Amino acid sequence: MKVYSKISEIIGQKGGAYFILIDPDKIEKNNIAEFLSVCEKSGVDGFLVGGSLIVDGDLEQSISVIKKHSSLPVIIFPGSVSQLSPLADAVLYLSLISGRNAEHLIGKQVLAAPVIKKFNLEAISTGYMLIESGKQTTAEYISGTKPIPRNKPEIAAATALAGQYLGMKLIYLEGGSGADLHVPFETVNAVANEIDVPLIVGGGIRNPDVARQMIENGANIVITGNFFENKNNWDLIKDFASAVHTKLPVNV
Ligand code: 1GP
Repeated sequence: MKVYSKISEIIGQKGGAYFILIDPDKIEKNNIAEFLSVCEKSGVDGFLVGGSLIVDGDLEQSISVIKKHSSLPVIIFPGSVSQLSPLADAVLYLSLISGRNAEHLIGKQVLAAPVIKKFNLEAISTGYMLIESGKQTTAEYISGTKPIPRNKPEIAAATALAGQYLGMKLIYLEGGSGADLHVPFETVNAVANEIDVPLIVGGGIRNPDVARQMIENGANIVITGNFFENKNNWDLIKDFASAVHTKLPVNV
């Protein structure tokens, strides 16, 4: 089954999908196997791998380790054209539709397309939208774009709908990794009410209650990253998964 169909199935069956973002720079070789095992047992639905800026990490190596220790889908969340690998199950084919930087709207995609074809990767067309989240994030700085203001849910909704009309199969509302403030529930709600394609929300989500409220406001997929780079937080992975899986009994 293709990854996009699998995600749609998970959303239909569980009420929402919960993915963890693994940053190749932060992967700790000594405890990654244990982390992946905790994720599997806790009900995580899959992994995103990538980052706006990879300094020391090796994307391909990271995917290979994840595939070795886990059977969950691995989707590349590319911060640049160099972040592609045939080892992944799919790639979020991102276009930064909140910005007006042509390189991130279509330029990088032109460079990536032949590589994706050669690797036979499933490309999932995704309208990627940065939402203002407090301090400037790495994604904003690197992309050279302004995020959508927090108090303008109507701009976010119109942008997401434009993405859907352009044929995008997912919309991703991004606060930015490590964001001070998560995407406002009001924005999630306004976007969810406007579109029919699945809605991803991530950035600055640090507790299960927020994750659940994202789903209650219409998000279909919740992403967390930073929070589980601290091993002390791993006990909460199952709580996040339960919070997102609104159709399943608690802690299953
Ligand atoms: C980044 O949304 C993800 O794209 C994850 O953000 O690291 O803040 O959880 P955090």
